[in-house]
Amino acid sequence: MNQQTTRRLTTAQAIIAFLKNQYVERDGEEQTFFAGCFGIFGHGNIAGIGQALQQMPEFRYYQARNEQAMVHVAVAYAKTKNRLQTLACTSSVGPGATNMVTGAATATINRLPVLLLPGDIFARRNVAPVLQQLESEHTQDISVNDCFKPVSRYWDRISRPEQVLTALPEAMRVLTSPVETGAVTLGLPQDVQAEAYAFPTAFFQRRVWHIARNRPDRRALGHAAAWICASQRPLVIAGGGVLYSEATGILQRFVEQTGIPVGETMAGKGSLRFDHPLSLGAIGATGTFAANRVAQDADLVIGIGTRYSDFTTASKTAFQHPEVRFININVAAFDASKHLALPLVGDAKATLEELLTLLDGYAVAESYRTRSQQLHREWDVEVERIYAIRNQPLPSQGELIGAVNELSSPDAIMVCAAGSLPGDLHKLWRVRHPKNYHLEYGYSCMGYEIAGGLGIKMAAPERDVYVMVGDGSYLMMNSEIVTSIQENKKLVIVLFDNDGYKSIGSLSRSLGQDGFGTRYAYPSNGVLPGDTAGAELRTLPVDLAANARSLGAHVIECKTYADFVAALEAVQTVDHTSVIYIRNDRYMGVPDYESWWDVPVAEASEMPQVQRAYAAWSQKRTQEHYFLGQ
Ligand SMILES: Cc1ncc(C[n+]2csc(CCOP(=O)(O)OP(=O)(O)O)c2C)c(N)n1
Ligand SMILES: [Mg+2]
Repeated sequence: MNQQTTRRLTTAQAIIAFLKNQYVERDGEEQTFFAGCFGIFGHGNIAGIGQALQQMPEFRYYQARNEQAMVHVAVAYAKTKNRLQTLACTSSVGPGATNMVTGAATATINRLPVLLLPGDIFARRNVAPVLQQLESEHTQDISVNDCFKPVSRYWDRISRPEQVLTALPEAMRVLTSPVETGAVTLGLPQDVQAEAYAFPTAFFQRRVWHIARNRPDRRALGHAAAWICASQRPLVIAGGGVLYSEATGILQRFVEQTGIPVGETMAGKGSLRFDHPLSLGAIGATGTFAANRVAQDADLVIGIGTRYSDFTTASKTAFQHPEVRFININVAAFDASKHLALPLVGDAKATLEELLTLLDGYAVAESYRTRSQQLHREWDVEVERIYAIRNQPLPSQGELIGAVNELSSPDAIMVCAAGSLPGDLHKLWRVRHPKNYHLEYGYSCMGYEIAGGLGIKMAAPERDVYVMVGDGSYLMMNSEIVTSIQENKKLVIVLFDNDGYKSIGSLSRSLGQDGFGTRYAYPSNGVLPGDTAGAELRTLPVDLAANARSLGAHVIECKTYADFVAALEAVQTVDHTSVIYIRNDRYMGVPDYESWWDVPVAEASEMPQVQRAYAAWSQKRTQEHYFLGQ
């Protein structure tokens, strides 16, 4: 070992000292990678990471109420920052740690960077079993933190202080890689966190991680240009990668030069403004008739930054042209190769720039462009129709979405994750800037909404944040209302109460199951009521508005559409988190538009409606395709 200057620090102090000096740079712009650390302290981290954060207040500590929620805050923060910045999360050992597992899955599935620092059991073992330890008769080399392995892109356990010298650079490599990013988990045994070691001073120097814009293979680009020129009916599917790469400007030029229309995934909505004449809006199971009709007979699909989830492909039924083929632009070879596509492995922005120069002089046939524009206009009329419904006695979700869209600032960010709202929003939300629509729909995790809203507001304090949340999601996790008040980060939370699960209720009915188990109501004769329950239905005495008020929010209760509009205006002058509470209709849904989602139906049943649903499902399944390349 050569002579190095060293600093004697605890392992935890070394981690924080390292994290606060990590920067990223893309396109010449530098910024710190970590905006601080969220955490809940217990005996597993109080003397380690807790003490280190106390000693280094320049690395801001934020207090959460729930460990899952704090990871969701970090996920939403990273998404808003296009993956160029995130937060670390510290938890105690045991339940505090496993509470973060769901958050880790949310991050990894959505390809968003978060650094998780769960406490772990004593490395020295002599005092085992310690409080909250999972024991095993087969090995001592196991803890609940092993649960993070499948949901982390990098996982490690630090059983000696000097291991951070090699683990933290690996963590940074993965977190800052657009290809590999997701949750990174470093299990930190409670004793090791507090142990000191003489760390080389050089470890703590300012370090800048360059985020590359890799370009695809030149030959593949040439093939792609030839495929596009040969295509009669090409379609772009814009996914989250368009937004993360900040490729919306070049996408618009690409579309205008070539005349190729665009359908957007859940993560990619916002790639093109809603009023662009070649925007077909949402695609797939929750898509518009405009995008879904064009997809049906597209002969070439150009997927940009998309994972091709079942919602996007309508469970592989969206593309019915017998010779349909795919060009996939993606930083990750894994995604670029899906559907046996011609893969353009590279950054979306850089790739579109190169591809566009090769397409100089090419454009789709005028009749094709005109048809896309016509469909765009027809879809807008349909949105208008739904925005204008004034359902009685309870308003419909579609008209309420319209009011939020029209009465929120065009610069605002709307966030949602689960329930019937995401599908309706995907279809109906008129997106006015690339960050206007924030849907966590990779994991569609109930409870993300409010915590996610907080992460967005922290990442973009200059924007208004509208959280759209159902009563089910609200009940699952409303705890970070308190954090939003503590940190003075105002959220406007729009709470739709329909006495339970509207989404799963309608799914249940479509499977012949009568909404069983999806309503919030008292059991009758020991059975929870379904949708055919009549006068005997007894609702629960729950007051969600009072609940929100008790957490410190400003609450406005609405009965009618007019109340709702007034509330949306009134909250604009309130200076802290506000909740607009309204009951809406469980049965008045936004229709599906020529698409499908494969959810299995019971193959054997004594219920005739289940048998009918099974027959319809078997029929539809025959339209599912394998895409085996051309
Ligand atoms: C953590 C989690 N558990 C279960 C589900 C399955 N799920 C999807 S939507 C939903 C109901 C959501 O209810 P609510 O928030 O009231 O929205 P609504 O369906 O009424 O619009 C359930 C249980 C999920 N997505 N996430
Ligand atoms: Mg509900």
